[in-house]
Amino acid sequence: MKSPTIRSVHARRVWDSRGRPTVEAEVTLDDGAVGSAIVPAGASRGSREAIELRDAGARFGGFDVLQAVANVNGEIASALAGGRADDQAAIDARLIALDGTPNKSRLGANATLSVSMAVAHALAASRQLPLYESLGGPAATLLPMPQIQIFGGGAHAGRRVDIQDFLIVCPGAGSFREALEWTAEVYRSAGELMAARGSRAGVADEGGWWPDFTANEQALEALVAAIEKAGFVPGEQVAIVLDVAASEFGRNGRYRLGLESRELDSDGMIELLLRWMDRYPIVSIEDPLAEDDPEGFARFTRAAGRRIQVIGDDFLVSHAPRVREAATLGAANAVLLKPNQRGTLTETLQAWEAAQAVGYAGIVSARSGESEDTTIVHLAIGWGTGQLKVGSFARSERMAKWNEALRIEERLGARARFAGARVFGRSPA
Ligand code: 2PG
Ligand code: MG
Repeated sequence: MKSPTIRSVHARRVWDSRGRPTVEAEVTLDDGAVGSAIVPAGASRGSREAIELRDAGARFGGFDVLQAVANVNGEIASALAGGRADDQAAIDARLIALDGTPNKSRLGANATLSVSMAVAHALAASRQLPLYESLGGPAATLLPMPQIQIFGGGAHAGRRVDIQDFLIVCPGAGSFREALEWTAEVYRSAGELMAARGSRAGVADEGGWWPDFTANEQALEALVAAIEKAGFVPGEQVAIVLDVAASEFGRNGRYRLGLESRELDSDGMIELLLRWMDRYPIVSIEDPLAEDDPEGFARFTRAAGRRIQVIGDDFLVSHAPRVREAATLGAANAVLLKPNQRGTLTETLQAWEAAQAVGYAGIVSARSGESEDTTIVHLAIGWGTGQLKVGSFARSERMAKWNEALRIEERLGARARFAGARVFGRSPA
């Protein structure tokens, strides 16, 4: 069969869930198939992430993306026109070469990623397949364990608490659909508990309840209470996941917990997290130490890595070489996979391949600034990562992802498998 070629590439400025500008690209193939994608944006970012291009000047608080849009409509569109659409690696290599910098700072990772994803969508449309199947073939049947935020914090909640994400997973659930049903109950219970404490029912950037607490640990207590109030057994049916996002408050081995007006060194931070692991049913911790503290990361992994999943996000920035380097240090045992940390799908996939080669788990993740785009759901299933983190169980930029996964689970029917207890089956202590 003749491979489809790219007829045109077009970008426009659209708006994300924080009301900030972002880039949408639309790719049309010679057979008429069209694919489009919108890039997300982070708030708590690793310093080694690919650079998203924002316009100079004050328009929209300095967040405008007209230059990135122009880069797609100009250089990128001319370079890709006429190229084969069925060779994602070649297209992404072309984008990387065209940009010419190590971190996409010239064209912008937002420009390159929008096109990289839109090409994948266009090819799937041309093949008349859903994206996950176009990426993973008939074997792509594994629905991910959802990591869903119940309380927001850190950079997503005006630093009201220091820890960024208090999330749950449902290792006891038998299907993706059931995991969402359980999460809906826990999310609701948590809201009721907060209301009973007199908190007003606001939410943070990713839809988690506003963290109205006077110590970080209170959020953990409230989470366990919410799980129990919803009728689930903490640790068995529903367990806790944290994204400490420690790079946000830690530097040079010092960690400043602003809410509690105290400062810890790396070992103090490690002790605190180990104590929480003893008290609460925690099965996974992301960025427990800061990105500039690989030794601390390795010490924490030695102490906790057999009991729980230790995820590198800001620490590994979805970068294959960093994953391999971390493995030689024994730092982390899982990598968060965020396509916009790299700027192409191929480089993000390479991080997942590197993770598998060193025995690390992989979690495809959204950013705190999102849109109706559901590409990441298809990546998690198409690549078979087994885990997906999207934010909370509220607001349509989040629900769009959960609902898309439900559709896929239904479409797969009896072929659908669920990562379920296989991911967090081991008992948390
Ligand atoms: C993270 C993400 C999502 P941000 O740190 O994992 O929670 O946040 O997109 O702001 O980096
Ligand atoms: Mg993170």
